Amino acid sequence: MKKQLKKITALFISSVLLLSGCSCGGQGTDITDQDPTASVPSEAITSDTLTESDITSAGTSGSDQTSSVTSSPSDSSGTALTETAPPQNNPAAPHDPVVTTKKTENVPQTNPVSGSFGTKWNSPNTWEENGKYCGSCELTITNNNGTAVSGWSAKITVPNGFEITSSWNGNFSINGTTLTISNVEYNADIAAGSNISFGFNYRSPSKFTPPGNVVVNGKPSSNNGGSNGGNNNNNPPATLAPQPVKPLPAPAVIGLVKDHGKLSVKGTQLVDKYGKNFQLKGMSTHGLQWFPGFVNESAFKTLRDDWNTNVIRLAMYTAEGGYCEGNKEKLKALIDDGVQAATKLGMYVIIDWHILHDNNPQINKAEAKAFFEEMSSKYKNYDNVLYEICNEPNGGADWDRDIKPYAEEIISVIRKNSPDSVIIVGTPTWSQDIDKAAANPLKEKNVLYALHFYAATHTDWLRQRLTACYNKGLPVFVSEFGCCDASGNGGNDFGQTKLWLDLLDKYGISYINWNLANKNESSSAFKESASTNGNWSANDLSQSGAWMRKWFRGEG
Ligand code: IDC
Repeated sequence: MKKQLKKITALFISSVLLLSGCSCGGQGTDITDQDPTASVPSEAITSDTLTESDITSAGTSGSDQTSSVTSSPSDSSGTALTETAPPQNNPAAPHDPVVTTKKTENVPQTNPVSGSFGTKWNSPNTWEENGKYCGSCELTITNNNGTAVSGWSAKITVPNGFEITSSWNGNFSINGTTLTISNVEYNADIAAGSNISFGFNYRSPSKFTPPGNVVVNGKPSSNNGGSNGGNNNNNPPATLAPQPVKPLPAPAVIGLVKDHGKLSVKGTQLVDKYGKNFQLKGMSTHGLQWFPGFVNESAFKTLRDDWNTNVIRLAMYTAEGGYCEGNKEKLKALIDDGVQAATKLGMYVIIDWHILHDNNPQINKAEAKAFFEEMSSKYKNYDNVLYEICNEPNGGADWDRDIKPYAEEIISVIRKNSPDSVIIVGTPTWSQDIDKAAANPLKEKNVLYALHFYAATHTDWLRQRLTACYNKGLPVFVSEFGCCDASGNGGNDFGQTKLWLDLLDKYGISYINWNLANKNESSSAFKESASTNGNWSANDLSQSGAWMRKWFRGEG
């Protein structure tokens, strides 16, 4: 039998990656002349003790929408593993807790409390492929223990030769006929009475029925049934044609406003005025209060013509000397410069209310309402203007309690002036928890949910979350990503960046790179010596800038 033991294991790390010191440098004229230290921690998965043969490559199933659970060797880049204490002088920074946990195979992060769990399968699809039986299953585990548990693992029996071709929200390993799934970092804790779900696509030499007897934390769970009910073996579907979890969208086009007009959201996709799937790709400014110089027509023209991009994101920080603390009129004038330049060039432009150190959008909600009232009224006839209403909620800002109600209020303000503009809504944990939005989405139309990643920090696990949310029908927009780690500095990981961008292109999801500045940090696209005025030569570009330019030009 050619199927061998497959091991998929991961090392989970929550690390805080600190950037100390700063160099505003460059030729931008700062409005505030301040650029404080950044520190953005994030979780990362890094491959652990895997040999090449341990790593299972992506499933070849045509219906497989995800990257398979594969730990990339490039995950083990030192930067993501750096554990650093938060800055002493900034204890309340939003990029707070430093937690580094190493996870060994099949062992939950902390001692699990065994006891009573309920399990329920949802197994929507089965199909046959090259003589093998394929399917997609999701299991929900409910904690009926009466107390919270921290860390879980589930075991089920599978046929010989069973393969997992893709998976989400768990760590999967197969030993003989035992499939073990253990928690990933973000779903380790299950409160009393709450549940978590994970899922996988499989390929099996014999028919597979998700078994009723799932062992959770060492004890049989109570089977709460499920949509499949274990009947597939006896009643195979009439047709065994491949049935993907969710079909891939038709390839998206990218282009300029004159050809594509006003954008809107249809299902999971951003579409142009003809209803065709459409992608925005481009650069985000750095904080406008620090690097205003890059907002000019010549720079945008170079980004359009030489970099082949069609969108600019204007990142207006609310804190750190930004709008709520700084010179409002100057910043609004700068936004207008940006909107006018983009409009003249036929580019799309995003007005980004860049919350960060003010971690909860509720904090500056009154200012946000006034700001978006003014912007949406001023730009109501601009087909190319999109609004991003809260860059990155963090520090405990909760989707249901804080962000969703905030979004409802701001969206209604914008809608009064601009009834159908596209609005991007940030999600919890620095716009990583799109699953929270997927579980309780907004009712408003033409809304996209922000997912942000930094490639040297956020890897497979966040891509798996994206896939799971895509399959649930969530429209996602990557309004910010970096090739480096979450501090905006450190080593670039172009291998991971490519994995991300390939996936985004597959799903037709738009993406915007951080950042359009010449600061001495790896996420800045330009060297400190570069001018702010476009027509950049190869020598002006940072490592990240050079890579991104190539990528946008289709030479990546
Ligand atoms: C960073 C900048 C850095 C600046 C800092 C200020 O790169 O120069 O000192 O902000 O807080 C984000 C944020 C984005 C961060 C970036 C890198 O949206 O504003 O920019 N990052 O830390 N989320 C994740 C990473």
